[in-house]
Amino acid sequence: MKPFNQTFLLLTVTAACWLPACKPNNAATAVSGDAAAKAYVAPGKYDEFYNFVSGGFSGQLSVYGLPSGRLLRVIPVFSVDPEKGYGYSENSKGMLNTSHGFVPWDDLHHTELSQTNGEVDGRWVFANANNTPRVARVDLKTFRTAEIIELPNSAGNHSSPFITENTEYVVAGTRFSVPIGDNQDVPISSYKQNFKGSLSFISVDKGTGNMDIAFQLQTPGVNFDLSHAGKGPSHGWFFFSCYNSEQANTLLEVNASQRDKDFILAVNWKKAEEYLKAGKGVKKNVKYSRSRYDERSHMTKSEMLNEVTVLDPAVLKDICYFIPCPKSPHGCDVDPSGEYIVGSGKLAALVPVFSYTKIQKAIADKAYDGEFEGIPVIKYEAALYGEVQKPGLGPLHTEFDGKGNAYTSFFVSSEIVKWNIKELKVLDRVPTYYSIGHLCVPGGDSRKPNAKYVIAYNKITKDRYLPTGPELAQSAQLFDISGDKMQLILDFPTIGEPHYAQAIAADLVSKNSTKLYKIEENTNTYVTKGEKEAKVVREGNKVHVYATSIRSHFAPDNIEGVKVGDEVYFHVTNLEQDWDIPHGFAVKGANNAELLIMPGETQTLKWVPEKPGVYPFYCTDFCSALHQEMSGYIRVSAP
Ligand code: CUK
Ligand code: CUA
Repeated sequence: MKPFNQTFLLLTVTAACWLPACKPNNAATAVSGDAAAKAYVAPGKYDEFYNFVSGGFSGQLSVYGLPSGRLLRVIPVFSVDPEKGYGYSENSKGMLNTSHGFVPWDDLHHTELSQTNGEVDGRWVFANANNTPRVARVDLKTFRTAEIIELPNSAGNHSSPFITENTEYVVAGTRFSVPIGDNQDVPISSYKQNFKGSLSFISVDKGTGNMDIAFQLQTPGVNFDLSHAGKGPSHGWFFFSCYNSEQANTLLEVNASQRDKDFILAVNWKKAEEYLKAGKGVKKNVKYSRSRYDERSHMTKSEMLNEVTVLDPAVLKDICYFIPCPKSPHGCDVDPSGEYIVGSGKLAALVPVFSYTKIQKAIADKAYDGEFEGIPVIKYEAALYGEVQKPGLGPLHTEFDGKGNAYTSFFVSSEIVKWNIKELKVLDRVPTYYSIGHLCVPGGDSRKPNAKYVIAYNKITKDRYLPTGPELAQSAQLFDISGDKMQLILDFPTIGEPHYAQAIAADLVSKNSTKLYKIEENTNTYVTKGEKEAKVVREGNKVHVYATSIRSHFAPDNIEGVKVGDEVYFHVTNLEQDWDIPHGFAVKGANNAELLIMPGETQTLKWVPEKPGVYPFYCTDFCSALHQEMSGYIRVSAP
């Protein structure tokens, strides 16, 4: 069969699968009795796991408790969030600065927990921005975005933010190749000559978590899709799936899926480090932003950086090797032992498993099938451990249980398939409703999975919930995998489109949770540490209101002397020192959102009044029996 026809066939199957009739008629689509009890967490009891789920095109990260599926928090990352004043307060606006200016939205696909010795450690969770390429680090002490770094020479940062086993690096592979160099105004049809891909290796400071782009590999112009680090014996390597090895500038199936096999790129990053030390990197001028939130000053420091070190693996040999992988590779997952690398061709009807040992031998023996753009291509058979035959249709992603089994999601046939890695044998399959994308086992991409559950993140919801007009809730499904057979125990809706997610035993995170900020440690420039110091200070056309909030009043609460056109800055310090007593702040007519101020913290809202009048302001977060009284007036006079 011609490749085009095969593609067409698969797409037809996909479309057919979206019809309700596709619900397998012999499957238990509802749960009851024992199964439901497994997901029940009694009122007042805590969940066993935190589940950090990408919010897709909402740009946010959502946090669910498992097994209950209760939504615990939405952490704003790449999009503004009025609920928390994120992207509206002067303190947080800088987080969304980029070389393109203020970008208040993005598309978050993947989450990755930090690891120590290959185990999830609960310190940070990283997230990628797909549209304007960025990587964020969320601090799990505060559940806040602590840092965002932009990626130069990149576009569509999809193959990200996967990490090495001691969080030495977070990587980011570009989805779209882009023109490189000073003149980027080139014909699109000059893709093959002018467009390049890039893989960014972002170092993470062990103590602070601060991110820096250590180096970039400039690669042939292919599309990087997903990746995972080696671990154990393969620590020091990274594996990236890529498609469009035709280097077509239009991705209609006929162009980009011509080749029977695209690639997995094996990267020896330890070797790249050696070249870097030996001064083989080339410094390139580029512009990119980095923003960090400081927990003591409660302010964001945003800076523009202008240099990155680039290594060229077509010149510096022994860094990169291509391995053929059938039909539009997507997921690229490394098992807990570090020996097996599972590729997934979206349009394939088999799952290839590569062997790290065989890859090393193939490199030693030069078992190559020539080169692609100056990079050796290892012979498929020389790298292959074996293929899982007829596992399902449209394999996407694989997670592991640490007991020798893999769980692969199949988009087209809408199911999770459990298979034994060594024997390449299918052991069990369950339908998902409908068309699963990613899946997650707690710690399922680490060396030590905590394999009690697998969660499916589905692309289509259809009839699983009450209809809510044309748009339905996005959907996740929880399966118990403690026995031989997978068992569906819960459906729960998610925000945005859930792509990848990770889960971690709750105590690893909760034991370090920050409950409040100590007021005496507050180093904000505009802090007011006691009500008596509250004041209004004019500097030219800037009016600084140094305000405090404590149950149940603001100081000052009557403000006069402001003129139309002044820049008014409300610097509100929450003087509370009790857990869970935030105050809010909003003023009538201000064309941005509210502030939400945690105990001990200072946050600033900027307002430029346009009309004379008296404007009420109030606390937006119900804080005491006298919450409604927590209010005030600001008078604005004609200039
Ligand atoms: S993914 Cu981004 S298109 Cu399979 Cu990680 Cu959903
Ligand atoms: Cu403070 Cu309501």
